[in-house]
Amino acid sequence: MNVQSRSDLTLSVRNKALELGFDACGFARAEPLDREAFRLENWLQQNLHGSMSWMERNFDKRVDPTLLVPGAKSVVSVIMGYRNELNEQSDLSNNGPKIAKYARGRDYHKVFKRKLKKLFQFTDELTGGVNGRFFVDSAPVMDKVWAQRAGLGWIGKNSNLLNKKFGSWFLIGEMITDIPFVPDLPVTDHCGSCTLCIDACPTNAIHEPYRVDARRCISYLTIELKERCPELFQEQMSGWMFGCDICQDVCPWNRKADYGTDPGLMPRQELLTPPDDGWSRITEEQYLKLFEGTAVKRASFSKFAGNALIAEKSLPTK
Ligand code: B12
Ligand code: SF4
Ligand code: SF4
Repeated sequence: MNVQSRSDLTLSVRNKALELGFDACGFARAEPLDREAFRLENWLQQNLHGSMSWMERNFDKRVDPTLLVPGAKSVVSVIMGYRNELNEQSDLSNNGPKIAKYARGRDYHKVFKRKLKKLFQFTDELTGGVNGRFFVDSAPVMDKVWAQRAGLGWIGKNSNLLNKKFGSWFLIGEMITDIPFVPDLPVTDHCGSCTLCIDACPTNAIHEPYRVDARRCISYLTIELKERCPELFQEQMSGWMFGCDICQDVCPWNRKADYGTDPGLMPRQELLTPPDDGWSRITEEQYLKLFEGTAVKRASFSKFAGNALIAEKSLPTK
């Protein structure tokens, strides 16, 4: 494939991704990750992943996309922003427990999957047959690393990927293909001397810049940890009952970020304020109805109700 046709293909796929509603699309060469493999190994060895044993599995594939997709030449990363005015108004006025902003609308896995499928089909038709796969948290892939390499942002000290346009209010998906798209240039780090996210974390989960001890992270304690949140952290939950946005809310890049445009990720009004009797008193029936199609349904009802009770007791005073 000559240089001209490679760049034409790259442009066509990028334009199609934007047309489908992704906010940005970038390309990286598919190759083994060395530095990141070392960091991931170290993170796992120190047991910072806690009970997420699935992070230990498929280590080789996680650090080498050519093992996940034999013959892979490129990783095509896509992002979709979810900053929304309704969320911000509700954060100011809602004194009850909160759900992380990414989870207040339709489950992003569903939103991404539909669009990625279309992008993959488009690429298949355009190239006359592509060998590859598309993912959104559905396989051992280091989403942030690939998006960073594809020029979509830098990894901040809170370990999230952020860029100048969307801050860190976006989610990531990707396709791994055997098409040699033209790679983008990675973005440099713009955290500078800022430490706002580290200072604001109520559980000291960002125990050093760029490294999160998941076992202390409210997001892990309310979503991934199947058991009840340990007593030690209950007072520090700061009113979060599913996920946590503190280290993103304080980030200066997030205050000037663009709003997301895709209706799929808009918040649902009924999830912005607590029901009359409070979140901890909802019945299983109400829970199933209210959270139908959202990422919150990934938590069992009993986990959710337990989180809500702890969150109600740990609400910050305004
Ligand atoms: C496991 C996981 C978690 C765990 C662990 C978090 C973590 N930091 O790893 C828990 C449950 C805590 C979690 C929480 C959240 N998550 Co999460 N999570 C993941 C998952 C599945 C894997 C991440 C991973 O590989 N971790 C392994 C560790 C080793 O990697 P890492 O912490 O990113 O560390 C890297 C760098 O920080 C760097 N690094 C380490 N040390 C150093 C030192 C220096 C000097 C430098 C420069 C770099 C550096 O090296 C590492 C490898 O590159 C991804 C999806 C995916 N498949 O990638 C989503 C993902 C990262 N999560 C996401 C989100 C939205 C969140 C939350 C914001 C949700 C919420 N509001 O509650 C929080 C944020 C918490 C936080 N501050 O990280 C998004 C992030 C989007 C973005 N803009 O970055 C992802 C990409 C999902 C998606 N598909 O969009 N998550
Ligand atoms: S998500 Fe919350 S608990 Fe986790 S690192 Fe960020 S501020 Fe700390
Ligand atoms: S709060 Fe500061 S240090 Fe943390 S991610 Fe944002 S810019 Fe980087």
